[in-house]
Amino acid sequence: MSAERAAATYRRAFGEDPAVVASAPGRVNLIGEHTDYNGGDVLPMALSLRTSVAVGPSTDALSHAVSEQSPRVGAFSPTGPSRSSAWWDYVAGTMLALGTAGVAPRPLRIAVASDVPSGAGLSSSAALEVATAFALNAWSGGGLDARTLARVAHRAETEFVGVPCGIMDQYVSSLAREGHALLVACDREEATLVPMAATVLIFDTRTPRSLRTSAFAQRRHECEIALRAIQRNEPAVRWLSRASEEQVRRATMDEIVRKRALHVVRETARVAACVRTLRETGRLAGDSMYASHASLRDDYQCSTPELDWFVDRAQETRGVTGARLTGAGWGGCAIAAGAPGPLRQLADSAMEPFATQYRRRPRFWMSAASDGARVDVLRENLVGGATAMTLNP
Ligand code: NG1
Repeated sequence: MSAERAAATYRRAFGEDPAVVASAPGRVNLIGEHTDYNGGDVLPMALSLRTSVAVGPSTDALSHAVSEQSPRVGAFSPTGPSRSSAWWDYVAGTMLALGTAGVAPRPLRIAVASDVPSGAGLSSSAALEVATAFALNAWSGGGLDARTLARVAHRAETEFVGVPCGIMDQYVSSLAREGHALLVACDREEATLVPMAATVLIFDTRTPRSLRTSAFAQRRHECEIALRAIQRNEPAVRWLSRASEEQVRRATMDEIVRKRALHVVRETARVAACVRTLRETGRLAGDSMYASHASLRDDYQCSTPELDWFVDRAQETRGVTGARLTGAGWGGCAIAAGAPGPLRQLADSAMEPFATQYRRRPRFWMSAASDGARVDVLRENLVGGATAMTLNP
């Protein structure tokens, strides 16, 4: 478990036990791709892969951060850290954002251990931010709820780290529950748990997402153009995701831009269909997943040959019910749904042919929908002094 490893890393680095250990999961988005920044709906689930953060008091005026994964050790001012582009920016940014929510920044020691791979699109950064927020909140008396802590973590990402992303990742990492997906309406920042019994296979193509930043920015721009074109006819439409197909068709816009807009509008409808099926059957709607992938490939044009290869293979595997790329695309991961046996068989049988064709060894994980962030160990309280309290030991 990453919680024990974070505590062990803390002891090794600082020679004593941490005061608190908290953990938060990575996530995959089940459906609802490129809808979040268009004010639409997304349906992520938390993974069984978690990041743990162990925290205790510093003995000098600086905060010190170590990680099981990285030889790089951070030292930064708790009240005025500067961005370093190192992994501890997520920790420093969260500490700073917590200050605006009433948790006074003070010098800390922090040790991190994680099972969430970074750079694979599984939201390792949100897991680190949210685990940090939960640990520091618990240590200072636990006054903030999970939603507030998600918003704090999101501020760290957007304002300190500087990634202008939506609320999805931090919300699901904070608010998820075992056996549930989380429906997030991004325009209202509203989250609803939806029961889900399915297991998901995550297949990491390990292709670098090199085009991601520039192409992603271009898509966002195209979506803004589409929204403005629709608003010329329908000023009341505030978000592209909330427009109808008819409104997209009626508006005057470039045909490429129209394709992007149609993806966004139809993808939002697919999220609703998927949620209905989940509520009725507990299963993921495979046809919606395949349709989502086709739309991302053909209309949003953010797939890659590797991701298409995996989805085609999933479609040919008996017992696998749906598959699609997940995350922004242009490389990264795909997911597949179905019974655990066929999913494992798909993963095992895809490894060698994929490696031969693309000269890269893919990775895979199986995960059911897991719990959001939690405090694993709390030994003392920053405000009240030592309380010798233990949670989830
Ligand atoms: P990934 O590729 O999982 O980081 C990105 C965005 C999401 C969302 C998806 C596309 C960031 C940090 N995340 O996800 O908010 O827009 O693309 O649906 O930019």
